[in-house]
Amino acid sequence: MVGSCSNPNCYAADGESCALGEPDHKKCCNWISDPKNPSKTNSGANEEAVAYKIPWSGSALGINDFIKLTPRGRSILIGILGAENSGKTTFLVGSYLKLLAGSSIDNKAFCGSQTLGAWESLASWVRFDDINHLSSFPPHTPRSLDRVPGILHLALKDITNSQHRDVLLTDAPGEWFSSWSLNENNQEAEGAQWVVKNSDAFIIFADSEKLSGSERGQARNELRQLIERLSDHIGDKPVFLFWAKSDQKPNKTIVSNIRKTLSEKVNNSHELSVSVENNESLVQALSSVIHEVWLSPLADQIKEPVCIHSPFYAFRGRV
Ligand SMILES: Nc1nc2c(ncn2[C@@H]2O[C@H](COP(=O)(O)OP(=O)(O)OP(=O)(O)O)[C@@H](O)[C@H]2O)c(=O)[nH]1
Ligand SMILES: [Mg+2]
Repeated sequence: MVGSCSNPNCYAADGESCALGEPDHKKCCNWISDPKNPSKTNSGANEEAVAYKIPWSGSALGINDFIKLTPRGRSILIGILGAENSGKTTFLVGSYLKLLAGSSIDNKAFCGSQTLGAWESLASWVRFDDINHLSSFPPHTPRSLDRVPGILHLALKDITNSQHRDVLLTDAPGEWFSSWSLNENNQEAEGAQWVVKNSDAFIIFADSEKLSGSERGQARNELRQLIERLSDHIGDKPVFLFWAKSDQKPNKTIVSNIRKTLSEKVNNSHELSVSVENNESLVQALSSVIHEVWLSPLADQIKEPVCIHSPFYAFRGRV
């Protein structure tokens, strides 16, 4: 697209709608039609047909998207932590596919997502391909020096009382958390710091495959270190330890070592097992998390008190 916007929070040049709400972004006062001559803003009327756009792209959300999403109601950010390859992205995709197949999460119905493009691009790896007859796991989440992880969004509505929540799930590379648990001030750990500071609840992935393999001692120590590091920052926020890849069974000593660290360090902890071999376990685990963090509304509805019992004061603004 020729031209750009001088507002750093506007993505009209990438095909989204104008941040100031102009139906034709070229008529916005911040639009620069000739980037070589930035003083020439708003080239004036463009008589071409205006294509109406939406203010999101479908890709994973970044921090600027929060500004548009969070004011509409209560949102819940769930931080997903765990070492590389521990099954974080697979859990997210598996839960999404179960939702598409009609599952509800803790009696909450799926009622939209602003990151359908991101969900679908992950899900495309897992879906059975008619041509090559193949399906695979999603790829490793690429490491980067970003300060905020990619965020996947689900809008959920309580079936019983119609309360709505925006649920935001982080999908970050495992290296961020390994680096953060070693030294929380590492440059690579900035994204992990953001997740830990802003999340309302946490899921820690324990890789049962690694914990039952030849590197089980190292995997156990790394996981305990991550739990200990997290416990320094979260107060009473809930922490869910997911025994991922639970089709593999680590030995009892390793499991009890990790449980001991969890119960000693975290005030509000829960444990669940998940595996792709039992895909119902994925959505059940997400349901347990949502059940715990379905925060009450920020404010109760205002009820006008009756102070004087006179018919002249009885009018309440409606008939
Ligand atoms: N046996 C078994 N293997 C699994 C399961 N879930 C995931 N895996 C394997 O674990 C690998 C890593 O899964 P991911 O979901 O990419 O792990 P991740 O935590 O997102 O990894 P990073 O993005 O590198 O941090 C997959 O490629 C699968 O080989 C499971 O339930 N059972
Ligand atoms: Mg991943």
